[in-house]
Amino acid sequence: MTKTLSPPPAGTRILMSGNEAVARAIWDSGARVASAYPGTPSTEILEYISLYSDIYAEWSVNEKVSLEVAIGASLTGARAFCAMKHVGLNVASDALMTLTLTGVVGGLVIAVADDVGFSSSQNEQDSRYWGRFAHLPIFEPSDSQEAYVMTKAAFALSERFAAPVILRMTARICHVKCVVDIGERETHRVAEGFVKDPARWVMVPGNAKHRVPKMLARDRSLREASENSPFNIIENSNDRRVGFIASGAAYMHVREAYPNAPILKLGFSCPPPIAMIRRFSKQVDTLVVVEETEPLIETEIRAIGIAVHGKDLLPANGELSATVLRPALAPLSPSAAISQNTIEPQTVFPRPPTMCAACPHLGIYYTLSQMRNTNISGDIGCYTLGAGQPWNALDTCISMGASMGVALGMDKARGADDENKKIVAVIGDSTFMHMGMQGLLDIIYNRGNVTILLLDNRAVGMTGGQNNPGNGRDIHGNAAPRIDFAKLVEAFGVDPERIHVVNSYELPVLFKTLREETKKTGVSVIITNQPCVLISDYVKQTPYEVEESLCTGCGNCVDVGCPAIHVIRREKAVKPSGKEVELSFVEIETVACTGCNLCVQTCAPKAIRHVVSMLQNEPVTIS
Ligand SMILES: Cc1ncc(C[n+]2csc(CCOP(=O)(O)OP(=O)(O)O)c2C)c(N)n1
Repeated sequence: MTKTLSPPPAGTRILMSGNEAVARAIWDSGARVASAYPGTPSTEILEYISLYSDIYAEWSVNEKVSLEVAIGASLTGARAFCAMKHVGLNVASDALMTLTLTGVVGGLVIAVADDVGFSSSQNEQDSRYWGRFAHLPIFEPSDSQEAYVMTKAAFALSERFAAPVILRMTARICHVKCVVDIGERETHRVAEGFVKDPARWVMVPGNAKHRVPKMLARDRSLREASENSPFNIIENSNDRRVGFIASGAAYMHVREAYPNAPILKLGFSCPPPIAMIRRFSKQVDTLVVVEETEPLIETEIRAIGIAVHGKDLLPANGELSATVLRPALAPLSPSAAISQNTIEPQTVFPRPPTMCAACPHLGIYYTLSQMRNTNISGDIGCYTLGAGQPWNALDTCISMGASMGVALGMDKARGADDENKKIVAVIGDSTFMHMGMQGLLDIIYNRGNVTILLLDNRAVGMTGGQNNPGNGRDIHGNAAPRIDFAKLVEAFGVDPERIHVVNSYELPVLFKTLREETKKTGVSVIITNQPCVLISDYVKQTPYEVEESLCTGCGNCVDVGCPAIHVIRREKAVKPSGKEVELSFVEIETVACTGCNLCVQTCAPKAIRHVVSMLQNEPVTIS
């Protein structure tokens, strides 16, 4: 099952995304261990690494564990790597904030990808703060070539200063492709394995406090390294009216908008090269810092008494671009300093996210949307889309695993006016293992009254269907131990009578189980067990079509929310009661339909039938 890659040799020039380039650099640096928890926009880094046969690669259950695995490997002297999206570093930060004291042995690189512009995240945050907070160096590539070169250099820097290095990417750097010159592969030798040294590796207060002065001394040497780094460069120009300081993708946007302006490009951006910044500031009349997203460098420059523009003119959220920069900086820049490049971005037809045709979550939200007097505490995954149309059946979404604690808080805060309110928490299998389990334990321990819907679709659906302990396959697709959620929650203390495993396509059973369990006090867990339609476990069945002459336009099937169902005609009608209603006549897109049968269960006039010409001899069941 393990898929492998024949890496193109050194000297090859090849089109790569930033994520792909980082993966290749990890391999070329002789790293031995690489771990990650998936998260857009960093997910593909580990997917690519897993294709290199001689690196141990794993999907960890969350980012903290992923970093800890990398730490363990580094302590043996091996080079190690972990990747995560921005919010992942919040999860991993407990380990990070002590790792900065112990330091590392084998080079340890942490790639953190900021979802600038909210393509797929619960918040937008600037991970460069972690470098300041944890006293760690940050590299910021501006394209795939730099992602490759900087990743390799990050291992060397990590070993030189015995500190982990943060490689700060953003969605644009992760996903945009450009040509990369592949260099030589290094072999990294591990001298003697883990060397016991409790004063360094056992961070009890008495040991940890002695590490702080070392960390502060390291800060000073890192500052010097940043001043002399080849990644911090001044690109001069004869036009000195406006000079820019920029890093990462922002550098590219400045280059595009103002091709003739001088730029101080910061690739080694933390700690910033203060002397170099001073020098550059003296060479230009007006200094502008262009950074995504927060005014970090800008604040640091102001702190040393240099006048600078930045977020007074530019947005402090979302992606920057030449088309954002030009109008925002127009008040400053004499037109000569600005390129006349006027390419405007094309507008793209909006495509709001939706669940897949036949997604096992559809029936669950169809059912939840019919429940009254219920607070539905949600979580992060494909099922967060239940908050939208047509279901409107998810009331909160905060962070991975938060559905549990939030539900308990709602339960404990009940007053006389809402004592009969039902509380349901909805969480996916991967999110449950990531950070939800502890919340469930808290509900049980503190005697909460919550019905938990654990949506086990055997995949990390939201990030592309990665394997996890819930489906019993490892990152390579090979068999691995598989968790039994029913046993797990029983071990936590849920009454076995209150644990139900339900087929998410059986609407009556789902509805009955939910109704009965939400009437009771205490904790119940309803586990739905049908696979994500994107993974190999899912078996397609004969698709359906609508018999037009039988469709009454009631629109019940539309409420399932399946994207294979299209409303083709709306008509006004008057009911016998005199009430005016709008009828929705539908058709089913046969190529998208997988025959899951959900819409059939909602169709009273039985207008939805198998496409007879496609009927299979044997009905296939999904298990
Ligand atoms: C801290 C953090 N790490 C990673 C992510 C990216 N992410 C969003 S949802 C999700 C897991 C979704 O899987 P699951 O809970 O099984 O639900 P599904 O999408 O399969 O329905 C991940 C990894 C995130 N949003 N936050």
